[in-house]
Amino acid sequence: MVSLTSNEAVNAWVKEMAALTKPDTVVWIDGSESQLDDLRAQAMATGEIVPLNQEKLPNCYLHRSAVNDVARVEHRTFICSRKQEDAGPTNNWRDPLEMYAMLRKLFDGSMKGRAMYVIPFSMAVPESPFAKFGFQLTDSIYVVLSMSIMTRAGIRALKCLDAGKNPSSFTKALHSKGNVDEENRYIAQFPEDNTIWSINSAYGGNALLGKKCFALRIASCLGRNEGWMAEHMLILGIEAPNGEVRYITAAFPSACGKTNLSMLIPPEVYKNKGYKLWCLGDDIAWLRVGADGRLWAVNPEAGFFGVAPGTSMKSNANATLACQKNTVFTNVVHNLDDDTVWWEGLDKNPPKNALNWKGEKWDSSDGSVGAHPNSRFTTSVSQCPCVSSEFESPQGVPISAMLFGGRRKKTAPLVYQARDWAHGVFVASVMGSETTYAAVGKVGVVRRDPMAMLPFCGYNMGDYFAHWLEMGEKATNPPKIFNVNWFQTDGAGKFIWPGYGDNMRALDWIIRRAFGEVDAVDSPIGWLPKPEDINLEGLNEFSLDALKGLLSVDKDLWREEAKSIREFYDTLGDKLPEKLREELATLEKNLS
Ligand code: GTP
Ligand code: SPV
Ligand code: MN
Repeated sequence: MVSLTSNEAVNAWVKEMAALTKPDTVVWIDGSESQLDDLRAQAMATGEIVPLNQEKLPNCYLHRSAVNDVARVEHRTFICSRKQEDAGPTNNWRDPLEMYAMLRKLFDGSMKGRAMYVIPFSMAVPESPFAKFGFQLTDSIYVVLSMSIMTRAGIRALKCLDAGKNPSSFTKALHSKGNVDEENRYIAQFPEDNTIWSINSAYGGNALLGKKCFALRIASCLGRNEGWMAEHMLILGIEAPNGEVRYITAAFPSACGKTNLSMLIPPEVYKNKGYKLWCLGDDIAWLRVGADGRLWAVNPEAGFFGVAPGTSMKSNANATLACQKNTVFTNVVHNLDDDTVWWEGLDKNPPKNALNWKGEKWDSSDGSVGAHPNSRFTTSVSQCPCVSSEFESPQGVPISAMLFGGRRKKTAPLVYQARDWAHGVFVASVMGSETTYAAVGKVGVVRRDPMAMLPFCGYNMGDYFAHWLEMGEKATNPPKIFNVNWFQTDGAGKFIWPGYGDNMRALDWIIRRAFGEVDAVDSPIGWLPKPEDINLEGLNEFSLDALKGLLSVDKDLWREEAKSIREFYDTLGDKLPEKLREELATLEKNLS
């Protein structure tokens, strides 16, 4: 098919990449429903997607990825800056020329026998002054269908790029599923060339290049150069009974509760008073300093790529309702009786006549899981029942509080506030969390995951911390910073805090704190709530004593924590900002 643009820079690049990958045809994605319908028909014919019950789940499809391709691969993800120091000690690094040379061999002819799809897309509303444009080339229809949900893809994006100030400035994202060979799987970012090359995976953040590769790794570099921030954060509006909406962001590592918090349904006591929550995004926020000195956030994505297991009408009705139509499910259970989908935690009735995520006959009786723990749904933000009226706002929303937090069985209290911006940057920079199924590797190991960006920061972590400190100086009215932990467990390994909708009780304190409407008590690690200031009304099986436990600071555990923080900081060498070294010294002093 002929090109959809007269943009020379785009056409030259597409031509060069087609010469390398040698597809049978080149197909431009215009974003029309009729073209997507054609692609779905082709993918159904080959079994790449399976149509689901079109009455119960209209326009929904199931996809199974290769069994060796079910999560991000951090050990095969590279930042290819000219200088190794610019990637820094927390990233895998390769010299860009060497990486291109090696990958050229893998991409050579990798699309033979297939079509190459050219997807023009925009991250953020294309008409927004903050939009960034990209093109993904891919040989996977599943990727085209997913990118069409996750980004604003097609002619609208293309027109905005071509009409803009800088039509030759776009992200060049090349993807081939190749033969899904894990030994030759590479996710390579070239920040200095605004380029991404990904080969031998067709799953999630490895293959939907607008998401982690562009909107975080490449965008974090763009943001550093241009004075803004790309963060692994949900965006949420909290409407008070008087109608005022206050906005927050929250950065949690992968599979630590962003999607759930971003569309939380408040407990009855809050609903009855008239509180409402509005979702703007569940994974990524781009933040800028507004003319009013506040930080303003937009969600660059158009869809959710959410974890399926654990999602139910009880735990997350909004997500469950959002994926009842126009949704692609990946690696969940296929109920053959009525062509619907199932996953662990959806309800207590696993289907008897079903296929598991690998496509094998499955009925749960042998105790094995049916859905992969990192199985997901891909659906539009606009289908979320609690989508914010500001979701498409080109300027975004002003942020009053930023939350950080991970999975910690102990040590980290339910919620505490940083004393000021620099202390907040410290708290965020030393965040620890247990690893999850979202990435290949050991699960449940505590690691430092600064700002939940460890796998996503496209440059030196020390420089990234310095950028954070600078942004706080540029913003005359920056958000207040908090740390939360929903995941403390008891002796039996059970979560103590009820979590999910009841996290509203912590949000309530946070938002009042951000506006100076409630007190706090100082502690060695920051400001803690007075237990009686957390509203426990209507929580029958949770006592004030349990809350006191969740809000306590165990100095012995924190001394261990400080040691581990120091070890982490030492790995950053000279790049670690002096200010953060001082914050660590203050923590150590407070604990002695
Ligand atoms: P990514 O999409 O990988 O970035 O994950 P995420 O941060 O959006 O996490 P998500 O909301 O999908 O939650 C991941 C898992 O944590 C799911 O199994 C949830 O059921 C569980 N979870 C979320 N919130 C809570 C909570 O408040 N308490 C407990 N105990 N579990 C939670
Ligand atoms: C994450 O791992 O943080 C995700 C899923 O949001 S993926 O798109 O695979 O990165
Ligand atoms: Mn994520």
